[in-house]
Amino acid sequence: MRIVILTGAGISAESGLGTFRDKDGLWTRYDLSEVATPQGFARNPALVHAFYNARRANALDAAPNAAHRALARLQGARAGVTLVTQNVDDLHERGGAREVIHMHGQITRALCAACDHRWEAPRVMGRDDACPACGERMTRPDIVWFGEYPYHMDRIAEALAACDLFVAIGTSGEVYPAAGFVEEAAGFGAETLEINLEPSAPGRFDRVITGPATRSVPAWVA
Ligand code: BJW
Repeated sequence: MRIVILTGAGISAESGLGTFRDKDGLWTRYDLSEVATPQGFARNPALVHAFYNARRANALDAAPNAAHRALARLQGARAGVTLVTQNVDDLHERGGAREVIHMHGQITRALCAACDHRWEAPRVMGRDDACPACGERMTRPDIVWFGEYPYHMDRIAEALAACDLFVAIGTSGEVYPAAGFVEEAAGFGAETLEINLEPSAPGRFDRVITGPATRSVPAWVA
């Protein structure tokens, strides 16, 4: 059986990383158009670097939880498990996952807007950092902002078309194109399952398991 698993901020919530749209979520405290768009970065790079430097520090200090480890066990135990995450943290990898598709980029990586070179980000990035490949001072976090094209879409589309089961874990299903994966997979005949604290959109999935990820994901994997 081929499985595609899509994870969102909810899987890292119990590792202490905030979600975006829950009560006290990041978007209740920050204006997303200022910190998560290319236009916001052009207007105020120092603000955007400060936002991501703080989140990078939190991500690096966080530890993977039982849900990350359970998915890693599943991927290690059987062939045909594609793990796609919207998260920019590296907790799936540190939890033992051998292959993770980061569709919204990685907070531990830097990107040169001039030449597209990517490298490991320092813990603190700044507007004066130069690209190690071309020397331009156009460096930014390697994150997919609103209005930008998510990464690895061809690979994801291929996996969705071929899967027998699509599972969404800890995501509100509000951000496209990830929010449309469930319909895409169902259109190809896959069964669909949501694992979330609360159902994100009743009726959208064939089956829903509710509860905190650290309990519900290991129970589902077992
Ligand atoms: C728990 C839990 C626990 C809590 N256990 N669960 C109008 C219609 C359609 C689309 C658009 C539109 N207007 C604009 C668009 C496009 C736009 C979009 O979707 N906007 C919507 C807001 C409407 N999308 C884009 O711009 C994307 N690009 C694009 O569309 O390009 C064109 C294209 C078209 C077609 C195909 C391909 C391309 C880019 C999106 C980039 C998203 N970037 C962000 C920020 C950057 C990363 C970062 O800073 O970290 O990515 S936004 C933010 O939201 C972040 C996340 O990855 C993403 C999704 O959030 P997520 O993970 O779902 O978190 P929450 O907080 O929303 O939900 C948490 C869930 O966890 C909740 O359900 C809780 O219940 C649950 N939970 N605790 C289990 N313990």
